[in-house]
Amino acid sequence: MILCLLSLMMSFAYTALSVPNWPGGRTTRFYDFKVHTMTVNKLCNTKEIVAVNNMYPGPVVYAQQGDRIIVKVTNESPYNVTIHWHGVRQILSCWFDGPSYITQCPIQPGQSFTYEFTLVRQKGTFFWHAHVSWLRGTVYGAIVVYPKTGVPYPFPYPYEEHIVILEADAEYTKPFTTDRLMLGPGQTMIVLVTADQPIGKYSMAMGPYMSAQGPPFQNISAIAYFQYLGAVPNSISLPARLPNFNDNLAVKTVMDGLRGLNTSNVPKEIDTNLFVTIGVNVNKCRSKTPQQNCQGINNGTMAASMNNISFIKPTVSVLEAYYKGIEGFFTEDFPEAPLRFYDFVNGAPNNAPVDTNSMNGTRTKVVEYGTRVQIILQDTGTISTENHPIHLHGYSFYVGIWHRRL
Ligand SMILES: [Cu+2]
Repeated sequence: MILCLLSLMMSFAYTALSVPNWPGGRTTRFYDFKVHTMTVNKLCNTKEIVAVNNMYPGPVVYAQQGDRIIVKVTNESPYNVTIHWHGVRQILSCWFDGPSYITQCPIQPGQSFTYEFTLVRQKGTFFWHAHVSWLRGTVYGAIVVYPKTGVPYPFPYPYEEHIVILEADAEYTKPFTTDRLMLGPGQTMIVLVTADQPIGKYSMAMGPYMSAQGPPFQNISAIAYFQYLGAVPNSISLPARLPNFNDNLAVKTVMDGLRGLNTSNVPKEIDTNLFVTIGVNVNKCRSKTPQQNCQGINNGTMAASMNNISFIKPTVSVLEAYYKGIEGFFTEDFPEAPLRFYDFVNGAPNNAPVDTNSMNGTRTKVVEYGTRVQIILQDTGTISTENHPIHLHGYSFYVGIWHRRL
């Protein structure tokens, strides 16, 4: 959350200093999103979900690089809603990024809000989703951005039977051949599969990857089929083999091999250095009803934190408070390093004398437009070691060094 604030602030400082010069897309594409509740039947169960335009997943937004996108979102559901355009850089339009309480207040039931942005120098696949509470579980869809007319894809024609990863989150990668891949939450990838095997039916499998030890989760895999024209419809395929749900090495083998296609713009000089710990703290119980509300380790509560600070949602969105100069809704003192050090790696879930309580706050780090920022992210094992995907709203960042303990 704090990271996303950082990014939004950077874009914002720019518009405040210059005359808005809207980037013009070649084509303007309008979408009308109606958010509403819908009944779905699956696996003999009937459930009410929140969806867009009676579709689950929601409608695909198709565009070309440089297009302008206008989406009118009408909230016909009984819940607060915002939509986030995950991966879109939102150049000169950060107020349309969508995270609730950061760039806007939620769209309330019965209200509508129109998002408007240009896909400046971006192509590939993205993901839009609700950015309020649990609604993202069903309110989501794809964004597919094709290159400009006449611009070819930067990879050769497919040549073998494995999967070739070509793009991740709208950034081209060096073509990487594999037979499996791992996707983080919200991540998209473009892969090529060449159909040059004997005619038949082949299975593909998808399952959860869980690096933490202990927390319960639904370990259910999904199977789909890749069926050649001419294959016997009911032919039996060999089951696709999935690695174990906690096979860190299988994940590392693939994901550490990904490389960006273009590396020429990596800044060599750094203006601002941040050291940021991320993870989950155990806080002391402050509830009057501890049996209901304090079921964490050591009868505490769990609190995700960065530099030992848990984010508190403000009642006026951070961007609006900043733009209008309304004081009291956020502070500008997000620390450049943790304020308190303890053994971040080897577990310290609020056991005396180690106090791992996080502070609470709506803290931001403000940087000038154009600042070259280096962030050292240190995952913590206060409760348990697990992977934490990091997403920086509005940016594609360079990964300098990566150390992973297996
Ligand atoms: Cu995002």
